[in-house]
Amino acid sequence: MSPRAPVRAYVAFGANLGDPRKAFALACARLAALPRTGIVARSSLYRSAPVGVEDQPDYINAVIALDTALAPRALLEALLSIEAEGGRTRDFHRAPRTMDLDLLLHDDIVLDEPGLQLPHPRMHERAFVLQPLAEIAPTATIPGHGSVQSLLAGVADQSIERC
Ligand code: PH2
Ligand code: MG
Ligand code: MG
Repeated sequence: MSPRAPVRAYVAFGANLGDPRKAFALACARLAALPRTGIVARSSLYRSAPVGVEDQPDYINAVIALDTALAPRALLEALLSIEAEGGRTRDFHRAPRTMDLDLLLHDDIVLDEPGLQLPHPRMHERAFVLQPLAEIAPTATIPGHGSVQSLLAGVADQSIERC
């Protein structure tokens, strides 16, 4: 098989337990060290109110842009193992977490497989993803949903601020 050409991928970082800044630094170091992968940009950190859950601390969120020749499934598996190193446990659905790394976009691939959907199925309705994404990729579009800029207008009611 011929080697894959590198493509742009975007990863969302979220944490609301432990030391989110330290977790973000660890995530960036591990992503930069992945084979055939480099970090192109990282957004500022944002503080956001929890979405879809109640009685949890605020989250710290960010988005990281990568150029990677890893296939989506290989990148996903790397994200899960970085989360584990970051102390991630899965106590219940949407439990508070020390590190959540979600694959948002991988080039313009659209797929729906067990455990891996691209684009990330909820990214277009979450300010905590769209705002940091817009900071580092203002002209990005989400396959099936349109431009990040137009989607931002629809999430203006969600509470988020740059740290
Ligand atoms: N992640 C969730 C559920 N809700 N809310 C915010 N603000 N930030 C997150 O990262 C987040 C969330 C599940 O992954
Ligand atoms: Mg998530
Ligand atoms: Mg996740």
